[in-house]
Amino acid sequence: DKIVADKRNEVDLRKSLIPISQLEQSVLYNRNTASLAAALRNSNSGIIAEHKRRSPSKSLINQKLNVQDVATGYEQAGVCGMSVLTDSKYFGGSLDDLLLARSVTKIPLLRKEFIIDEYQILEARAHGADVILLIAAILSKNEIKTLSEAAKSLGLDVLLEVHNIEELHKSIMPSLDMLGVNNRNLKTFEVSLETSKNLSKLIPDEFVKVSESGISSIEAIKDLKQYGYQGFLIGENFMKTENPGKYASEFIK
Ligand code: IGP
Repeated sequence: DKIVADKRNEVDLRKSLIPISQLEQSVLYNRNTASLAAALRNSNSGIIAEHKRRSPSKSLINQKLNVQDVATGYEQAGVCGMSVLTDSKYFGGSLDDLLLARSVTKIPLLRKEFIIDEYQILEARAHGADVILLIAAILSKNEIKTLSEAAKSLGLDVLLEVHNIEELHKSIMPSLDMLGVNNRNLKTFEVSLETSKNLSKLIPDEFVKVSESGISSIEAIKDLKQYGYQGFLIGENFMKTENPGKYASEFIK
């Protein structure tokens, strides 16, 4: 709730400084986007690798690397897509990180952000994103519908994140491409892959299933694949190493 209140202020401020017309005129806004859902369907590895400097649960993860090197490393490793945290207050990211990642890679990029306003979707596109994240825990059913339909009409894929059955039931709708199950409990920060396993059978087949957070081994991925998962969002375990791309490649060969 604190995060959402902070985000509301931040978005209102940026809205007042950079009008929508300016976003719409940017070069990146007027480009063709790539589909992460399609990339995941066509891949065996399913890896979505994240750029993450710090987090509320772990504080410092990696402050030394620059985002272009990380993006280049992930692309060379053969990941399906990259997630770029753009929240600065809690995760130390920025829209510039997204822009810089876009400048060096063609792979699908996810804007990892607390999206509460359509303006942030336009920003995502204008800074090079192909995919947006929507978090069921902070949005009403109506907001999920409005925001996901806005993203689709802009040619962006939508990854909807849930933590439990209630959030899943409220969220299932045709304007989503991928359903992500976050294994991290937002209140306790504990991670359990059982969350993904338990919810898997409740996710209709037309959505690409993505398991998010706390994935640290190839065995865990093999296990999750048995439950129908085709996407695996991994941040900390790559980012805490000196060479995230090199470590990611171990998960792909
Ligand atoms: C990555 P991990 O445990 O591999 O670093 O997790 C990703 O799932 C996590 O960063 C995340 C996240 C979020 C961050 C999932 N949903 C929503 C911020 C907001």
